[in-house]
Amino acid sequence: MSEETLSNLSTETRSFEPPAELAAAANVKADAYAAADADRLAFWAEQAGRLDWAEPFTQVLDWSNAPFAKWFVGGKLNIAHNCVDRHVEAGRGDQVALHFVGEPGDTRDITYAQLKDEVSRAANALEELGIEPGDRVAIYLPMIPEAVIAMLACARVGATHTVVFGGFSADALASRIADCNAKLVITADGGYRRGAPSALKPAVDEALVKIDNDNTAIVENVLVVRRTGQDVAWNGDIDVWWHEVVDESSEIHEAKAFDAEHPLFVMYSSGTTGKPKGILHTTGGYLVGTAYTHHAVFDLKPETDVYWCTADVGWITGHSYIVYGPLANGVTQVLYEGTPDSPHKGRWWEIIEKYKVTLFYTAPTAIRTFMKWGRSIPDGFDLSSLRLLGSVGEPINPEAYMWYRDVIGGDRCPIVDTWWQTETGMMMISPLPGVTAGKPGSAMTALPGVGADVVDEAGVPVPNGSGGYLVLTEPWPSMLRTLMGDDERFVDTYWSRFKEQGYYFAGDGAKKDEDGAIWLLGRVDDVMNISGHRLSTTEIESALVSHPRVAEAAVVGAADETTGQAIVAYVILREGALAEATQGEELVAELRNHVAKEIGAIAKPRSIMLVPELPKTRSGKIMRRLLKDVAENRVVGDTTTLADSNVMDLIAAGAKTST
Ligand code: 6R9
Repeated sequence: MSEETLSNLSTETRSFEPPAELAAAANVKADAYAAADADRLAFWAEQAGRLDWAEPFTQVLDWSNAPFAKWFVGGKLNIAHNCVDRHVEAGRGDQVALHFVGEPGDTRDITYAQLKDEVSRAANALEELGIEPGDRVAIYLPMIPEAVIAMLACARVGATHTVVFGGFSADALASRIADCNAKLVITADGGYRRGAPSALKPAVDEALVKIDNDNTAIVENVLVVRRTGQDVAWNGDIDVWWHEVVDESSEIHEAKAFDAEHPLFVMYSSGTTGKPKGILHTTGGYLVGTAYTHHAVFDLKPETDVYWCTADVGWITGHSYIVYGPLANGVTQVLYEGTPDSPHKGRWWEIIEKYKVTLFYTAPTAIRTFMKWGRSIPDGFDLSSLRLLGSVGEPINPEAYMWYRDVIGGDRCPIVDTWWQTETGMMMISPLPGVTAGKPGSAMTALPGVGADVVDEAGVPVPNGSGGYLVLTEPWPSMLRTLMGDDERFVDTYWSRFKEQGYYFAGDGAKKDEDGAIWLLGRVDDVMNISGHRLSTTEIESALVSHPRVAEAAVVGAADETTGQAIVAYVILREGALAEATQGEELVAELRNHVAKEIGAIAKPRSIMLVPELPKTRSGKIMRRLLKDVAENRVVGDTTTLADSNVMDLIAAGAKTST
C-alpha cells in the first residue's frame, strides 16, 4: 500500500477521552495491557477464572501442533451451566435475562430461573429425540427466545449447533445441513418481518427434499416452534412440535461437563465464492474469550446495566455477544425480533427508551441508514439511559461515528469500534471505554492478551504512519480451531501467507497512525489500484459520506484501459437532498470535486451513480462484487446471499439510463 494513500486517510485528528466517571469505575484499567504483556498465558488463565470448571485445566495452551490450538487442556465444563444455572445458584434467578420484544408488539420477560427451566426442558427433549454429544443440530429460527434456548440446549447436551440465518434460502440451508451432517433441524412455522408473518418451515421442507434426492444427510427430525400460527405442511414421520415435546419435558436436567475442546458450533462464513467455510469453535476457550471481552469492552455491570445487541443470532455477533459472552456474564438484555422500521422508523429508539438500555451494540450500516432518515426521529425519544455505544461489522466512517456519538450518544457516551471476525470468535481490536481516547474511524489497539500488527508483503511490521496487512501475532482462546472437515483449507486460508512468522492472516488492510493506533481499510480485495496508486474503497466512501448530502456510499474499482482500474461510486442521498439540488448532474459534479478536495485528484470517481439502495448481505455487508459487475457492464453474478434481491434490478436499470 503506498504511503501516499495512507497518509491521506487520516486527516482525522479528533479524539475523545473516556468520561471521567466511567473511567474511575471501569472494569478494566490501563494496567491490564502490561499485565497481559508480562505473561499472556497467565493472563488468560486468570480470565478463565470467570467460569465454573467441573475439572480444572492442566495447561493453558498447547500450541505444539500449530496452527491447531488446544486451550485449557484437560479442563471440563458445561456451557449452559455457566450461562444460566450458576447465576440461579448465586441467587440471581429473579433477574431478567431476556426482555424479548416481538415485532408485532408482543413482549416476554424471561428471568434466569425461567431460562434455566426452559433450557433444561429443551435439553431433555433433545435427548429424547436421540441427540447425543457430538451430533450436529441445525437451527433455523427467527429472533425469538427459542433461538437462544435451542443453542443453549445443544451446548448443554454436547451437541454441535449450526445456526443458519432465517433469511437464507432453502438451497443455502440444504448445503449447510448436508455439509455438517445435521441429525436434527430446529425451526419455526414462521417469524414476523416488516409487519407480516414470513414462513420458515417450507424452506426446511424444501431443503430436506433436496438433501433426500442427493442422499447426503441424515436428518431424523424437524422440531418446530409455533410462532406465527400460520398453516404448515406436516410430515408425521419426522416433524414434531416444540410445544408438544419441550413443554412436556421435565425442567430437571443434569448438565454433564465436556472437554474444553469439545466442538460447540460451526458457523458458515458468508464467503462470496465457492463452498461455504464451516468455521469451528470449541467450548472452553471460546467462552473465556467472549466473556472477558464482553466484560472489558462494554464495561458490563451485570446488576445494573441493560444491554442490547441488534445483531441476529444467525451471525457470529449474535453467537458471541447475544448468547455466550453476555449470558456467561449474567447480563439483562433486550432481544428484538424485527426490523428497525417496523412499524415505524423510531422502533429501536422506542425500545431503548422503554427498557432504559445502557449499552448498545450495532453496525455502521444501520447507523448510516438512520442518518439517512434524519435525526428528528431519534431526537423524539429519551435516550438518556445510554452510557456506552458499540460498533461492529465494517469500518465506521468518521462521519457516521460523529453522528452516532452526537445524536444517539448525546455527546457523552464513548464509542467502542470493535474489530473482529467469525474466525476470531471474540473482539480483538477495540478501545477500552475507561482507558482509550477514541478516534473517529479507528478501532485503536489490540485488547489485553491479544497480539495484532500491520505488516508488509514480507511479513515485517510496518512503522507507524504506514499501512499493510493486518495480522494476529499470537494465538487467542476463542480462535477458530479449523474449517469443518477441511484442515488443509484452514491452513491455506489463514496460516500460509505469513507461515514463517506464524502469523494469522486476517484478510484486511490496515494502517498504523503516528500514535500506533490501527485504522482498518477494508478487505484487501477491496483495495483498488488506480494508475499505480493504491486507494482503499473505505477511504473514498468516507470522503463521500462526509458530504452533507450523502447518506451512504459504496465504491468499486472497475477495469479501465488507461488507468488499470477506475473508481465507480454508488451513492444514496440523504432524504430530500436530490430535491434541494437543482439537478442530479450538478450534484454528481459537486461530489466528484468533494472527493478530490478531501483526498486528492487521483481519488476522483470516474462516475457516480445516485441509487436508492445498496446490495447488502443479510449481515449488512455491502456486496461490492455485484456493483463491480454493473460497473464493468457484466451480467450481475450470484445474488442469492442478498438481503433484498430486487436491489440489483433497480441499480442495473439506473446504470443503463445514466450511461
Ligand atoms: C464480527 C464480524 C469480519 C470482517 C472483518 C472486517 C470487517 C468487522 C470491523 C470490520 C473494520 C470493524 N469488520 N468489524 N472492519 N472495523 N470494527 O463482522 O464478523 O462477519 O466474519 O466479518 O468484517 O473486514 O474481516 P464477520
